[in-house]
Amino acid sequence: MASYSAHQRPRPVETESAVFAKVAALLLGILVAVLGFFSLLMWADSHEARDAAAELTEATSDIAADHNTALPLNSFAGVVPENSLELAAAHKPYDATLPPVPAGDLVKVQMTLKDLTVEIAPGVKYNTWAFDGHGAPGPVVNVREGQTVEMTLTNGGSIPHSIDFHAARIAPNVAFKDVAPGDSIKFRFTASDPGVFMYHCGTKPVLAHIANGMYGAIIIQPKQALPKVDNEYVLVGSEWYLNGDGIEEPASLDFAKARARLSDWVTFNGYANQYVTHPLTADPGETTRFWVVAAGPTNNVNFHVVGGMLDRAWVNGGLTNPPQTNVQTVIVPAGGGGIFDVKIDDEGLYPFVSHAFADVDLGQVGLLKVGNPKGTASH
Ligand SMILES: [Cu+2]
Repeated sequence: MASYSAHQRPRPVETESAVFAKVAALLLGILVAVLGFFSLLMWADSHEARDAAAELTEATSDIAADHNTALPLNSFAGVVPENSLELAAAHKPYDATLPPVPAGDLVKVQMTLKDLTVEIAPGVKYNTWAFDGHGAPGPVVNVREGQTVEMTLTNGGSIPHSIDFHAARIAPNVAFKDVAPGDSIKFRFTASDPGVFMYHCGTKPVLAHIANGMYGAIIIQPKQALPKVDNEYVLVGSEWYLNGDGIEEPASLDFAKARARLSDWVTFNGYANQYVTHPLTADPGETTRFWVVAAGPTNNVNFHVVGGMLDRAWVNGGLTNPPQTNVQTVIVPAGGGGIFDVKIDDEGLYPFVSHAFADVDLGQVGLLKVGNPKGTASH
């Protein structure tokens, strides 16, 4: 018997709505897959973001830790090896004599920055970023008002550096921009403003680059010559912040101490007390001109000559204003300059100092030896 045909349900005919349902299901499936894929991407992304946030937090807390470094910080002030007197005598001082002005309308200046280990006090070595062939400070540039200075800076160091001339009227984003290791930059400026000026590396953090020795003096002689003098010396004041005593191995910068202004050594021309051991000289009755720059990074130089008078003082280092006369002490601000004429009649040892005496104690003192005196200085 044939089965009841009524039981044989006919194959359902796909209606329009069923097709629609299938397509919808398919689309839904694709959508789920796509959403799944995107959620995977988002997960990966959030993971990365979390890592980045963690790094940022770490970096921020590092900076915060630096800012919050509690005192006392370790001082290495005045720490020298036992044979320091011998070493001080053997040290070749930075030549403070003002170099002559080059002839011609164009003065080409070439400087190469280099990572150099130098001595900053007897037997105290320090890892600078400084100037090839000079250390810190860099070479003295002496030009005349109206000349064009063509500066070529080569970065022979291991990180970016730059050079900022306070004597130049120039767009800093062009001329003073960072120079990558191995690269050079060349720019020109007109020596338009007579005076004594600082130059320095302006790469961030500037505190670190100046503290590591990247500074020097540029002098622009006025067209109308200054009163004639017998001796001319250039003094660049600066201070050093050490992460060790620098005796067994070279010290490097302690940035927290630089922020806290806790200097270990304070110097004229980069080396503590070098002109005490090797005095600058003059003869009785002569006038000596000091061209002074305070490179800092932070300290002023309170310039004073013990036993003398600043007969003429071009305060703030500009030569378009008349000098003050017969003054005792003049502040040379960090990043500024001053020009001081001192006439000394009597033979003797005349200390020149920053009259902020903590800085004298750390090495910012020298002697002007007038004639051939006997005995030692009282300061
Ligand atoms: Cu630099």
